[in-house]
Amino acid sequence: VVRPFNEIPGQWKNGLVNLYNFWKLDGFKNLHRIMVQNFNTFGPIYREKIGYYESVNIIKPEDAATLFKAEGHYPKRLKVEPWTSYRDYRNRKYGVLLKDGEDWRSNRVILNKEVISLKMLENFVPLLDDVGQDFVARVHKKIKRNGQNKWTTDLSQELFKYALESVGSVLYGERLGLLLDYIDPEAQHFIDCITLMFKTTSPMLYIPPSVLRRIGSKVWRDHVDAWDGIFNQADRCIQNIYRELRLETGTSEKYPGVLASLLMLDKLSIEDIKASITELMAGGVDTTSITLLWTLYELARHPSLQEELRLEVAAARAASQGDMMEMLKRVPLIKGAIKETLRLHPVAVSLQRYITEDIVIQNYHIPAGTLVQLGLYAMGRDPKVFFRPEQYQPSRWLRTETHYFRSLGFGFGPRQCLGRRIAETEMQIFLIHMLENFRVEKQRHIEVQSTFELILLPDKPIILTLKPL
Ligand code: HEM
Ligand code: 2DC
Repeated sequence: VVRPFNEIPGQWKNGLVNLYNFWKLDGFKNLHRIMVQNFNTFGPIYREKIGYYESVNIIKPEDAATLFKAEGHYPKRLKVEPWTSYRDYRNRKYGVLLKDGEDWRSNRVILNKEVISLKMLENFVPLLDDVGQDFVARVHKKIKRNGQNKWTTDLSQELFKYALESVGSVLYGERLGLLLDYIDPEAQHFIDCITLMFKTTSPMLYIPPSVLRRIGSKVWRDHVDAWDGIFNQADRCIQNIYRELRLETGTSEKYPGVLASLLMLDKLSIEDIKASITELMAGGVDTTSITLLWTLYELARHPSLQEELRLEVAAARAASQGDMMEMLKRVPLIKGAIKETLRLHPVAVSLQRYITEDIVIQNYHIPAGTLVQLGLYAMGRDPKVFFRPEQYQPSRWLRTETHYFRSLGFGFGPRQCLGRRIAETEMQIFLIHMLENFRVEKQRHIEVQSTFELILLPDKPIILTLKPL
């Protein structure tokens, strides 16, 4: 028989006590490890309450399937209050990331066609390929200049630029110029603001921003400054395109970018377009760059795998005569490597939905309206889900039988990551160009772990050496 909701194991009786214990464990930075620990203690389902934030946590792919079947027509994630509070405070519209209900759906349907449909890939690929080529040219130049025939560095700043240049080229149909020698200080400021925005979000997840605002706390002020910087820079980019579009006469053949396409389509209000373009621009920086950094780190630790990938890329290049669209169809192991990186180093520690109907998971009844979280980080490292989870093995993704609700790095269903196609393509192209040009190595063995700053980040700098082939 099905057991009642109240019998789900876990600590959910006293939210404030739990918040205090969470804080003592430095939970703000360790959320992912605490979740692993909880699954070890309580089993594959546990209930939790931290502060005012209550959830049921699950880890099994079959249970994820049950969860997503109950997400309803307007799937709803945990509301990230610092983000909505900022917009309310500054009187700005929510974009697709923060909208809910019918407003979300109608915007998302239109954005899907312009951002995540497979049809758009042929427009995006040439733009992203240019950025990839410029990135390797930039690295070659750095290596020539330093005269050592190699470059040892923390690549994260370079990767932020690559990621912003990539998403910018797709959104605006033109280059921002971040891979040039002298970059616009405003663009650098934008990058710094995104990092600060994420960093200041996590401490506010458990304490209502309205309280922090009233007491004038520093974390809230920093958060507002960060979003102000993000919106100001996005507004400048959007204004540029808007102006250019009004001056333009006649129809040009060239793909004009996501923003111009949306403006010409004229199905969303300008304010809605601006809100979602800003979210896409901000969501497109730290996510892909950190995933690429983790991938390079894994390739440096696995030299023979790196060679295997290089051979795949060379064969794909030969077979497609350099046509990048064709090449992307011939690199399954590169795609497996990206999945494998997201398994061990997911950007999102969990996926969540407020379920819209009663469900039964692990023989417990869970009522409609409950926030159910899939522990994505914990699932990726669970030996009951993945054979030898500690091993980085891109080839495991070539066997189709391992896929069922296991590859969830971008979320699932109609509410999944809107930037997914851009992110995947941008990362595949990056790895192709890097493998064709450089060998990646690392010095001594330093174990790098994840730290939670809303997204999961490396807890220390990753220092890599790039050597021209
Ligand atoms: C949502 C992951 C890159 C924009 C999400 C979600 C995840 C995710 C897990 C929540 C999905 C769900 O609840 O089912 C990632 C990962 C990335 C990445 C792993 C790269 C490695 C990007 C990029 C952009 C972007 C490049 C922008 C171009 C968004 C937006 C949403 C979202 C706008 C909200 C969609 C909605 O609510 O309808 N992402 N993301 N992401 N992501 Fe990404
Ligand atoms: C963080 O407990 C942990 O893709 C919380 O590109 C639950 C939670 C809710 C929403 C998640 C968030 C976590 C991690 C970061 C995500 C976010 C939804 C979208 C966002 C996964 C798991 C992200 C990084 C977007 C951000 C776009 C934004 C900068 C405009």
